[in-house]
Amino acid sequence: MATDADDRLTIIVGLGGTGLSCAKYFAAQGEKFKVVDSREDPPGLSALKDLLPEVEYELGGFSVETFLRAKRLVVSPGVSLRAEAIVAAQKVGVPITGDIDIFSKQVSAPIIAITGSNGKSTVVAILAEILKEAGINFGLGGNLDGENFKPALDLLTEEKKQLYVLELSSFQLETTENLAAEVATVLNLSSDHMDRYESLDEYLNAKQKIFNGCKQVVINREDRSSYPIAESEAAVWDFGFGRPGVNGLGLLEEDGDQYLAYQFEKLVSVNELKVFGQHNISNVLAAISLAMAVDVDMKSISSAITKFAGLPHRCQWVANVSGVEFYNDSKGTNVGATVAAVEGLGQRIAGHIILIAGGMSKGADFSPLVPAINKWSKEVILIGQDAVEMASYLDTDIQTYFANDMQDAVEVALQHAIAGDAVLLSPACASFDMFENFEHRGYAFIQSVESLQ
Ligand code: UMA
Ligand code: ADP
Repeated sequence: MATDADDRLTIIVGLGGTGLSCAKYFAAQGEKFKVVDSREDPPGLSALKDLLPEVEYELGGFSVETFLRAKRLVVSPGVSLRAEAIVAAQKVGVPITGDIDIFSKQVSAPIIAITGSNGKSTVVAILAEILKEAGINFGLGGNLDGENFKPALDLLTEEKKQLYVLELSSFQLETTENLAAEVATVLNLSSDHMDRYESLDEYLNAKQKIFNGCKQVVINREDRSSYPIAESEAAVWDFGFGRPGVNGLGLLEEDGDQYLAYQFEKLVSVNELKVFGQHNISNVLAAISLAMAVDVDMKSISSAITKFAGLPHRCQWVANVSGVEFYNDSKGTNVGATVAAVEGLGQRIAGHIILIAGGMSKGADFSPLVPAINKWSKEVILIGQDAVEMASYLDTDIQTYFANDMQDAVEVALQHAIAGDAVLLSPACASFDMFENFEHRGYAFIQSVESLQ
């Protein structure tokens, strides 16, 4: 067994997108490393074999012996730090880190860091529109999905940027000790990933690590969890629905109209936004605060926020069938997201919402959904593995139906809808029991709706 620290290898734990980006990075740096994954055939394996055929790997489980001998562990976000081999290595003092920590030590350009239970991708997308409008050359990476998927270390293979925007999950923050962002925010906190955390506090503490070493913070006045818990010298910006104060973004009323505002200055009317719902006003205000913290001009900000039309699978309008509107909110993967979608849509339509929900609950407590459903919905159609568990939370005067698949759910929804109603897919659950991911689920919904026409 090698005992000399110099003979020890960095171990990359997990061979998904993150693990592969770490392998490419360490190879370029000339660092000695090995890749391990608990899966027999992890998604990054064929790319690793093609790009770095000489690299050693161990698959199909984590060997405690390998971990104990490591120089350090670079752990992917999909792997719990509670894994036995990681706990054992930590006990004997093997350092544990992640790709975001490594990235932040490498770049000198300012980082804008965004986390929160919901709204991360939307805020990142609005901010990206603003930065483009302002002509800033920026890089975008972290916890992004679909065509934007970009592990942070892959950003280092591109030309240097003036600024980096990172969307960060609590999993990524668990292994990030000192991000030292120029500006950091926890947009909001509601229960999620309770299959990985023992309590909401543990989940919040992971999110709060985003503030370590940052120069400025953006806080949400409506959510105490967004305030840094640790003492901090950082400059503070805040956003929320009331009148804004110093360094504040908020809403001002004039002649019956609501305006987004910075301090006492009106920016644009809420009616000029293309996105709907209180949650999206909050998202726009957060993006404005982040842009102002890095000195973007107000003209670029105002122009970009009025153009932003929302992201696919987030309260996305799909079709009108016989006077019934269909909306796809497949990215509503936790309770807070679905409450926001139901409230946002409920206030907008003349009729009721027929909600399609269900999937994998991730250990969630669904009770916060009940008041929103009682207020705006009359029927709920449930799909997936935890449909029965979810039904047990609903009040008995809400009609509940179980559907076999998405097509069935959409057909049952249309049978019960009348003109003026809206059918909303917002599952409050993960999709992996029935679909590859939330996008696949969203497309299944869109296809089923299209088949009705
Ligand atoms: N896994 C194993 N064994 C391993 C390693 C992983 O079974 O040894 C499983 C995990 O349990 C997980 C899956 O493989 O279910 C993927 O994990 P990963 O760490 O290999 O994932 P990556 O491909 O590296 O992608 C990760 C983020 N995924 C997760 O955190 C699960 C991506 O966020 C992110 O874009 C990417 O790093 C680059 O930064 C996606 C995501 O779903 C969008 N995030 C979650 C969310 O938004 O809710 C947190
Ligand atoms: P994330 O990247 O954090 O998952 P998204 O912007 O992709 O966030 O939005 C996911 C879902 O969360 C949306 O479908 C919507 O229903 C809901 N949502 C978006 N913004 C907010 C917010 N600020 N507060 C609560 N829910 C939100």
